[in-house]
Amino acid sequence: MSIEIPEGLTELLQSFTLEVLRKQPADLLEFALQYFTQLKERDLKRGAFGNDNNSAARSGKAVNFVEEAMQIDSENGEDDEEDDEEFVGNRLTDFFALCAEAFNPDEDNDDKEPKITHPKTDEQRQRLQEACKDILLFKNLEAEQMSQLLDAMFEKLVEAGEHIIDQDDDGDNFYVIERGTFDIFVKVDGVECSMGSYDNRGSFGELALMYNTGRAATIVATSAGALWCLDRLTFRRIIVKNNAKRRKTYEAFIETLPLLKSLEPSERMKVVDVLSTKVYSSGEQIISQGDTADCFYIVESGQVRITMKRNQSKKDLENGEVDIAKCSRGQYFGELALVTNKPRAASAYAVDNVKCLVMDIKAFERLLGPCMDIMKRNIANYEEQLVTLFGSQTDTEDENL
Ligand code: 1OR
Ligand code: 1OR
Repeated sequence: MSIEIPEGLTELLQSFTLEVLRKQPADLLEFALQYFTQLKERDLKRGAFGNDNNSAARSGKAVNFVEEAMQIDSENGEDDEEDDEEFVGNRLTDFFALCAEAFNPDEDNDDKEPKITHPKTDEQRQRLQEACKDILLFKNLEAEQMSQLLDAMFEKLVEAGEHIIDQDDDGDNFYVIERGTFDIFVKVDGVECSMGSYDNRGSFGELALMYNTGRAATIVATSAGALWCLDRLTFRRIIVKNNAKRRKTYEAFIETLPLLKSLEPSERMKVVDVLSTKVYSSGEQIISQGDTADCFYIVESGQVRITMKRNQSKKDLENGEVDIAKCSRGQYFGELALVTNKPRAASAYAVDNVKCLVMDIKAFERLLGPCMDIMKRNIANYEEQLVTLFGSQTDTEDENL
């Protein structure tokens, strides 16, 4: 049975605890009385705190958490009439959120931390599950973690032209797209450049939450749409903690990959953060030639067979397909379509039980730019092999494949 936590309770208790720790009052009860009386007075005056059902749901413009903390400190007891109501609510929740966020990913705080729940109808939950089913960041979560995450997510409808994220702002939420199109802009030398778009699928807004940095890009809705949002705290509690475990598991393996050797160690760790693990059983198809591409694969264990359809005129040995390469531990595949922006040039099948590390197209574009030289050299090899291959069947293995 799950107990629903009233909205605002977590923040209220966190803020109170924080004040106690800061002020170290001799008389705790007296302090509590004063603290909550003061809070109530302010609440009555401004009608802001606690009344905002959707405080977490706001898109939340830039809030500098550290500055906010300072402001709250200096503000104690005195009111600034010019404060915008919503801003006060925002500021408090964001500040509390930041304080509560100082967790050690190695520590298992799951039982101690209150869980955020946004109630949903069955229909909403179904839509949410559908929107999240291909989100790689969620792929390695245990069932219980996934369920907590779905509980915490809330819906946000957006209009064309709405800025969901502005570059350099602090991160409030992670977003999963249910429907709608969104443009990505990144400032290059102060000029905003278009860097691509999302089309009715995918997710964004994970970077600022993962690395405690400002937003790396601006995301603008180009149609009306619907997003599912996950608050910063829950994201960090579940995803960042999970990533910390994965780093331990994959650090050594990632260091050995020739493809990633041009990345800095910190960049390699970011690669680990976005990789998810997929398992395939013997004979299972991983990629289908001609499909639209959305991921890139690195083989962790087992063997993958790459095949291509032959000319229709020729009689083929097996399902009209011919083996063109094999990939085993440490080798990659599925880069060609991402680099060339074309459909999959070949199919891939698990030979035995196969485990792959999978990266989505946006992370590939964002993180593997420095590895492009190696990939392009390899792609040039494919082109050379093309003629040979369709003359006689080869079983070529390339150093990077
Ligand atoms: P965030 O929390 O930084 C903006 O907020 C989000 O835009 C970011 O997380 C990503 O989820 C998303 N570089 C950085 N962030 C990007 C990029 C990107 N594309 C999408 N986001 N690109 C590299 C630009 C040099 C574009 C790659 C396609
Ligand atoms: P993709 O995204 O097109 C299929 O999805 C993947 O198979 C492809 O990326 C490559 O990673 C991988 N030609 C084309 N794709 C190949 C080849 C290949 N080998 C592996 N893949 N050739 C074999 C060269 C040794 C040339 C054959 C004509």
